[in-house]
Amino acid sequence: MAETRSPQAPASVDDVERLLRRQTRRSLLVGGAAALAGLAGWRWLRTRDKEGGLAWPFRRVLELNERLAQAYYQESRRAPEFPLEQAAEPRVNYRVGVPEPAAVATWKLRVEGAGAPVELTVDDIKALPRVDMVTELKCVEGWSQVVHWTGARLVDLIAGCPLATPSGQVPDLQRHRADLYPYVGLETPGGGYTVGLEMATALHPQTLLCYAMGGRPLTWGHGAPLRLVTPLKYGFKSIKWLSTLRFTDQRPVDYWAEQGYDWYAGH
Ligand SMILES: Nc1nc2c(c(=O)[nH]1)N[C@H]1C(S)=C(S)[C@@H](COP(=O)(O)O)O[C@H]1N2
Ligand SMILES: [Mo]
Repeated sequence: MAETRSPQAPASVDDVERLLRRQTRRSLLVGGAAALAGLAGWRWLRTRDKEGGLAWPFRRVLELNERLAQAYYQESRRAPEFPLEQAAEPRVNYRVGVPEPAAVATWKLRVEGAGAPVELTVDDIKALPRVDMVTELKCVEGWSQVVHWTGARLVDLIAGCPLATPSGQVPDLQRHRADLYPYVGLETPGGGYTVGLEMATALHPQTLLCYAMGGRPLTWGHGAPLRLVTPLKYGFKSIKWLSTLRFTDQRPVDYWAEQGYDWYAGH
């Protein structure tokens, strides 16, 4: 499949390179549309309730960045993948916002957006197509580790989720991506740790909701029961103990961006 660019994106690849200061890595694209298949058995508790006053337009000041991000995190750009033999367990790097292990028993993933929230279990996530990925976890603090991750693509959750659209309709990712909230906010309980993603990254096939690492169930230190992993961005975006996922038109708060790191955190 050829590399494609969103028709609205005004930025050349060079602009994106310069502005986001990241190396281009192109790799062959394998079956992009397959990501959207296989949702059988996935049921959402639909609701007719809508939150009022859902403003759609992006805030102007963010518009350029958003377009660049759309161009930059498009599906055809892949983070490099590695042979399984190179994978190892990374260090446990902080546990900001992570509750004590006993809380695992009562964990649910709360999903918020256009209608009444729903709560999902790990089994709901495991019912989505299982994906294995061997990618580099890069921390802004200067270390990196190749890690074998297993989980579900976030895009597969989004594809079946009416909460992801301001209209409250099940998203049509092939023909009507405009009817999606522009951001996803991810949080540990009470917002102790927060991550914001623009929708292009949320839809990217290498953005996973992970429940296993190194072929074994995720440990508490690495974010069990469920964590996000996005190898397109620095490790701080890969939130551990993810318990709330919010579709929103407001750019979400991000713990490390609040400390002064780039909100997009591409590398
Ligand atoms: N909830 C939560 N998620 C988090 C962190 C954290 O402190 N709390 N640290 C982040 C950082 S800085 C990195 S580099 C990765 C490290 O993942 P690991 O601890 O599984 O190696 O997790 C990220 N996710
Ligand atoms: Mo990190």
